[in-house]
Amino acid sequence: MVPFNWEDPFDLESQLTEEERMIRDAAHGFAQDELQPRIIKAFADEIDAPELFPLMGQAGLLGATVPEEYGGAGASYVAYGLIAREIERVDSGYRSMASVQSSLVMYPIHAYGSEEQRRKYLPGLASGELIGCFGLTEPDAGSDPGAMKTYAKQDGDGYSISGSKTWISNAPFADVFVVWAKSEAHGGAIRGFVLEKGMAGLSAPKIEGKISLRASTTGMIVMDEVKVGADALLPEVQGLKGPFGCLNRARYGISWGALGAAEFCMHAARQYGLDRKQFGVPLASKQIYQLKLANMLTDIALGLQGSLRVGRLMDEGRFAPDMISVVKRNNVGKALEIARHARDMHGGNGISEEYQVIRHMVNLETVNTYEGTHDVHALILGRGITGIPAF
Ligand code: TGC
Ligand code: FAD
Repeated sequence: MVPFNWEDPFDLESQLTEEERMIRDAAHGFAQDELQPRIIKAFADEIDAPELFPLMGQAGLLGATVPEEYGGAGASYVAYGLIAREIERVDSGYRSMASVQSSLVMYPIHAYGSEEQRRKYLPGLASGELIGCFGLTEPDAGSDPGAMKTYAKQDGDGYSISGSKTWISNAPFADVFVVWAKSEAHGGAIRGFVLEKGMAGLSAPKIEGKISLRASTTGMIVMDEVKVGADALLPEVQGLKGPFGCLNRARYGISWGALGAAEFCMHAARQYGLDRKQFGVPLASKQIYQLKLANMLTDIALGLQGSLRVGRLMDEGRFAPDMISVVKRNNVGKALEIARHARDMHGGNGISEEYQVIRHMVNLETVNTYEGTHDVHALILGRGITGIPAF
């Protein structure tokens, strides 16, 4: 028998490699030293923070799974998940900034791009000198991206792209835009294109007034006959499996990240309950309070084991996308529930920015919606179980 460690109930620590622990510790140090001191003001004032990208790049947190020859770390998917967990322990918005860069911009350029595209973009994206965004969602095509209207017309040897994308993380200050469009030259099939800031006809207005994820900048991508050369096309993929291949990676990272936010909330509720006395005793001495902590610990412990398992299968090349739906959906749903309980357990203080739990709570509402809503992932699993698509 061993003593029970409430901070690591199933001894996750011993299931990580030495390299994964080092990457996790570096991410933890960066998140606590660089991100935590900024977040309360950044969230309150909805501050744009492009300057964080080079800092994250220097800390080795961008493109962790991309090979070293392109500026990445060549690390495991488990290491990537551990980075997401440490960043989101501070804020889901900061994790969003990093996961879009790594999974939705660097991954497709590496997996689907030409060698020229890899050499041109990946080192700058890894160092954070370039900032990337990923345009899939449109005003009339959210859960159903196959209904997108953005269109690439043949234009000489290249293309002319028109359409609009909305709710795009990082877009207003992005240098590199990975955009998905139906391509005339490919029989209307969905293809990926890499656009660059400053192209004629390309703009990225900011969406103001978010009540959730306020530390992450979100915008639209408006394309009015943006002319690009043939070299802007991602040559190696066609169809929705292109963007979905990127989403697999980002959704998996989110499954770890949301648990970082949940751990923050649970730890805060535990400490609050030990410190705060009502009826002459600490709140933590009450059975209802302890039941809530027990439920939190259980969901976090089980969720971490699930994400670890999926990460190992990804590293072995033996994963199915439905596995990722299990951990994205469940871990984010549980994290949201944990944040709501932690908010309640702080009483009136729970609504103050100082205690931070309500910020995690409102952020997790977004995390529950983007990268496939909670219900869309249920339908993906329903299809996997029954063979019947019910979308
Ligand atoms: P469906 O018929 O199921 O599939 C079309 C083609 O795609 C393939 N495929 C996949 N490939 C790889 N990975 C996956 N997960 C895949 N899922 C499907 C499939 O095999 C097929 O290939 P092929 O060769 O036969 O053509 O597609 P559908 O149109 O019926 O879609 C079903 C549904 C609802 C599951 C899908 O549309 C969906 O997942 N909707 C949710 C949309 C979504 O997640 N959007 C996310 C936007 S990006 C974002 O939110 C970033 S937030 C970032 C941040 O700030 O962190
Ligand atoms: P809808 O699809 O309209 O869904 C509305 C509701 O209907 C949901 O509850 C949903 O579960 C439900 N629903 C939908 N279809 C069905 C169905 N068939 N059966 C039952 N219920 C259904 N997108 C990008 O491309 N890139 C980004 O970087 C990006 N960043 C984002 C950042 C933020 C802050 C936010 C909020 C969103 C971001 N998104 C991004 C968009 C995000 O992926 C979409 O919001 C999400 O996919 C849901 O689409 P929607 O908002 O159009 O909702």
